[in-house]
Amino acid sequence: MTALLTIIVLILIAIAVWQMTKIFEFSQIGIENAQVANDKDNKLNGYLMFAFLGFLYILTIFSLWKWSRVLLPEAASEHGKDYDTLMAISMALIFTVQLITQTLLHYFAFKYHGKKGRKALFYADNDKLEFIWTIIPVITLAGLILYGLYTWTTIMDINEDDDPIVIELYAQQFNWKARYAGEDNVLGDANVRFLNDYDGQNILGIDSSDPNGMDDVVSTTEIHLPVNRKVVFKMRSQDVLHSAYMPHFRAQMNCVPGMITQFSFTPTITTAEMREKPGIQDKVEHINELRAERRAKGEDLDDWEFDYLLVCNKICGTSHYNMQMKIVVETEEEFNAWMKEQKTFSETVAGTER
Ligand SMILES: [Cu+2]
Repeated sequence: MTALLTIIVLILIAIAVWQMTKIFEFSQIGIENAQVANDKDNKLNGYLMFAFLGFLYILTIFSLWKWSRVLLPEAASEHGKDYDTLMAISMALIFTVQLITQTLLHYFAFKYHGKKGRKALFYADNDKLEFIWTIIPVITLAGLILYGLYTWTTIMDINEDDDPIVIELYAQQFNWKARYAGEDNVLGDANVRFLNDYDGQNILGIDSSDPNGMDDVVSTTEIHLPVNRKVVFKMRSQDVLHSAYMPHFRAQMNCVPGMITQFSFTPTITTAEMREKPGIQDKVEHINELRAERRAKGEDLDDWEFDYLLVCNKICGTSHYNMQMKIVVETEEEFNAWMKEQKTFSETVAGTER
């Protein structure tokens, strides 16, 4: 790979030197040069500009058609819809503006291509024109930013009035742990100094002198959430900067060592419902076809099933790519049944010495 890159760099340097000597030749006054562009060349380049414009749009439309299925499915959280609307409006604006400006740019490059005897018009300025092309972006961008701020403050309004479940997400190289606040719905204090006491059972450093922590429940494999109930995630990190990213719920928040950050949302679609969506079924089918092909070549691969995921979205080290945890959104009854099977902190440490 390094050898290939070295060869490519050497070739590029050679081309650059060759081009520079050509420019030097052109700059010599009085020497007739057949390589100076004539009317025919200019016209051809004008048409090529059009061809390039066509190529850009054909490529865009083709990519949208071919790869839009790798995009995220519909948002599975209440605020996700606002977030997606904001994204859709921004993208529509960008596409419209770029369509107009790129078309004009390429059209003018064609219309005013070089011609023998044609002279450029000297045009100093036009206040009215400058005013128009300043004020339109100002109004559009101000509107977009205000709308974005409104959406942001709505999403980040983490009030605890409507009785949300409180869950701690604990990040470390390279896994996630989730701590439910238990019966009292209050997380007990925690500190790295208490990590691994109680014969290594205290994996989150829960402070056993705080009674709020005794009914806390720690899960190292899955996060379960009841559908349509607000959840407040409190994030901590043990070592470096991580980022808790739950793409299907349009949620992301950095996990910073030494502080607690938070994000809140209400899941609206259960895992079982999401698996029934046609878009998801297509995706699963396609991935399993690819897996079957690889299995046929001798790779050891299981069939894939859709699940919500919590992943890390900050490059935090060598196994960052695999730092993930399954999220299960289910009915209230299913959630309660799962919760009943979990051990509280006091049950976990019972019989061990601090
Ligand atoms: Cu990480």
